[in-house]
Amino acid sequence: DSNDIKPVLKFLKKNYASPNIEYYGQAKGKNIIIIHLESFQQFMIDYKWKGEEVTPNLNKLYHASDTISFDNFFNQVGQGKTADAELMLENSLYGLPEGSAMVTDGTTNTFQSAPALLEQKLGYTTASFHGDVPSFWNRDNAYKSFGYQYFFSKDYLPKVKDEDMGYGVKDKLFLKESAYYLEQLPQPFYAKLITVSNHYPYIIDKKNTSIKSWNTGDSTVDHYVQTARYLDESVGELLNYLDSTGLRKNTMLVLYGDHYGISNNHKAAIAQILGKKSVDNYDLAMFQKVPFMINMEGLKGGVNHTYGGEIDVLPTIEDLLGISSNKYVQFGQDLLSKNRNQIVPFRNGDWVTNKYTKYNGDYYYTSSGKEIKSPTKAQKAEFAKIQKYVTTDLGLSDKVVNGDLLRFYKLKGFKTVNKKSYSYTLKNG
Ligand code: GP9
Ligand code: MN
Repeated sequence: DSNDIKPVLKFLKKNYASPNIEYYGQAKGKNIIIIHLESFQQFMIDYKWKGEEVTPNLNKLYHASDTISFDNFFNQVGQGKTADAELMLENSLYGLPEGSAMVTDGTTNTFQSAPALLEQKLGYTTASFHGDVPSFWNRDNAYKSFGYQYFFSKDYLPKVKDEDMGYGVKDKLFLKESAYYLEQLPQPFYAKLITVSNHYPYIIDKKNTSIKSWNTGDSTVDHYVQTARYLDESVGELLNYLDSTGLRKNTMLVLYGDHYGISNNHKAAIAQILGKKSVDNYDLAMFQKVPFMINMEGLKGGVNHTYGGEIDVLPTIEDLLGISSNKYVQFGQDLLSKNRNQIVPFRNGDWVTNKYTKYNGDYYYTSSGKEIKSPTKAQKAEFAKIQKYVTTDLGLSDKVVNGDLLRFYKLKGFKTVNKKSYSYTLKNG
């Protein structure tokens, strides 16, 4: 009942990280374009294969003086993969320990999501774009709960020959066609572009191949480098287009990788790709890093080393927009805040902090990767304290989702989203 939200509010109040005044409100009035980089991992940034940069466009953006890039940003998804990433980014709520919350609860739950908040508080137009069928991951229902005004799925994209590659319309076509819709949205807009081509099993046709595959001998892994290159070229083309139309000027770009592309079942291949003899649990934990970048003209950029993850994105965006999230039921902390706890929970209860890493039951020093085989008494106490935070954080988020607790939480000046007022089906004629 409505009392169940009380421990949640108490926990969030205690762990609220106040905004960094240097950045607070810096993005006020800007369009926001979120670019979802499918299965794209942080190690690919500046990675070279046969002496050649694999992702020159993303590398350039990563190092640009008006980009804040994060090099200790982790994916925190569970079985819901893409859907968990979307749920975290849009709600600062974790996916569930099993299954996909967007599927099991996306239709029925009450949410106070980014699209609805930005529309109601700041008058944003909101749209999500995806080159797959609208029902995948229950997007067509969950997006209504999130308050998305528009959902441009595959149905809205022109049918052309060989348009599909893997999980939907190939990225170059998808981003090109989506940009035409984007331009027509009333500004300011909040738009999310979900790419698909860099998805297992990394299918790519000859025409779009511009780099040799890896040769680890693990055929499920080897083509990743080629689809990652294709993703990079696709993003490069989109950025050129945004530049040429002038849209880039008044837009804040947010790019993120949703989760690993290469799973921990491929240790030998991972070692080869990283140029190591073998990989341990520390390497595998660090392999969960994904890119997170914020780019905007005039933004004071640089590589930020704070430890964070997908749960932290929404509070970061809110502070950049100047809408303080201290009354919101959101489990992350602004990545730009100076008083973050720097604890990154993984969905299975493992974690990384700026000091220690716990992964698959092993403990390490985060900066050196040295294993802590016999922790001191003081270290054991530190681990226990971190673990308690992680377990509580995940557990309370699960309570919110499983108990649909946001239906009891009145946010001042915010009207409950009316799911029935949205329709994403294309009318004939
Ligand atoms: C499907 C696409 C892939 O629509 O978003 O989802 P994933 O398999 O990465 O969760
Ligand atoms: Mn995905």
